[in-house]
Amino acid sequence: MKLTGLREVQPLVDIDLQADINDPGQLGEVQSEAPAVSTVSERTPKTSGGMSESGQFSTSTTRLHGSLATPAVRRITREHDVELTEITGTGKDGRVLKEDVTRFVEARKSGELVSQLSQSSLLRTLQTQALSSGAETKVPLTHIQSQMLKAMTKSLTIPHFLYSDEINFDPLIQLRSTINKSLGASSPVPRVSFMPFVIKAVSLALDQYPLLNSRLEFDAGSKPSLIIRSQHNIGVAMDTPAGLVVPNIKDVKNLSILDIAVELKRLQELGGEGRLTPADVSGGTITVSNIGNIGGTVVAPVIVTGEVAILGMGRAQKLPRFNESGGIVAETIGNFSWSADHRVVDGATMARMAALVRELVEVPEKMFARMK
Ligand code: CAO
Repeated sequence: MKLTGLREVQPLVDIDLQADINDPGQLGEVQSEAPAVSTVSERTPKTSGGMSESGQFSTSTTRLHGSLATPAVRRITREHDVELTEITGTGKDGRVLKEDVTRFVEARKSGELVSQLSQSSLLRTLQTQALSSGAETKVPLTHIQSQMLKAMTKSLTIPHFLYSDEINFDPLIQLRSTINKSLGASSPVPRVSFMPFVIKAVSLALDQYPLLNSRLEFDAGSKPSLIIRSQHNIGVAMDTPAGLVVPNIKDVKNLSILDIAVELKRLQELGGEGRLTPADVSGGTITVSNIGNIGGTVVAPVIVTGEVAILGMGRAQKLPRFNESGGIVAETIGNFSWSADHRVVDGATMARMAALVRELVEVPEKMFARMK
């Protein structure tokens, strides 16, 4: 907090707050608690205030201590891009010490953040069970919710341009069925879903429209530039027991559809077990989000920061459509909805890229013609 004198430019007092007021994730710890609202601590889910040994939900109040730290320690967490609330403090009253930060950063490097995901799964259960207590219950965000809060708040500073189109899935359904029937016992995957085809189609289209695979960067003087990336690391939004995660399939340009299916399966298994590593979830260049396996026709996907486009797939379903001779036919129709960063991607480019992806998915032979 800066208090300045009437004519002075320099601050008179510089107070380092316990919580970063720019970080909504930390504000919860300094705001006053409503009297009838109970709190569950993420750090102590099996002891006071969490789920009892018998699995019952308890509504007693506990405090979150994990965010106590000296300004010096806070500075170190900022240097390592770590949220204080993510770290279990071993100091007095759960105070986070420098050694705790070092240990956390080392663990993160070696991919041991697994436990964060299992904590998220547990908290999701606690959040659901909180309902049965009958009273309003205050629970902390899961690790993944905290990440979503930060990421989505940033994402919404991007002006989104939404473009939606219908896709006829019938040719892909046929092709998929042929391929799946051909997969023998020695196949690395028992079946290939729609996703690997769509992911490959996106990658092939990116060869023609590399802008959609770029990143917008601002230098120290806020001068913007575009980083055009040659590698296609395609993120896949994934619904897991712990919540939404977005690992990415690296270098799709050099992968076959079967390779993509194998990698998708690996990521789905790791995501399901909460064992994705930082390497799996970082470095994405564009994202595909298929909510259609759950439902919904049109989705307005939110762009992941560091990317300029995202594809959202709705549910493919049998619908009546006119054929070329005016007769009504049943077709399997799904919507592909694209969001693009309108600061750098114009609508026409987005529409052309979307049209190419549609063409490749509707006439998969064209996709094979472009593969190396
Ligand atoms: N329309 C209709 N059916 C679909 C479909 C769609 N768009 N997408 C998948 N399906 C069907 C599949 O065909 C499959 O059934 P069959 O194998 O019997 O044909 C079934 O749904 C299950 O698919 P799947 O989940 O095993 O495989 P997938 O590769 O299509 O999807 C994944 C993988 C990870 C994208 C998906 O499991 C998932 O998590 N989706 C949710 C993503 C999400 O939450 N997005 C929102 C992000 S913003 O909060």
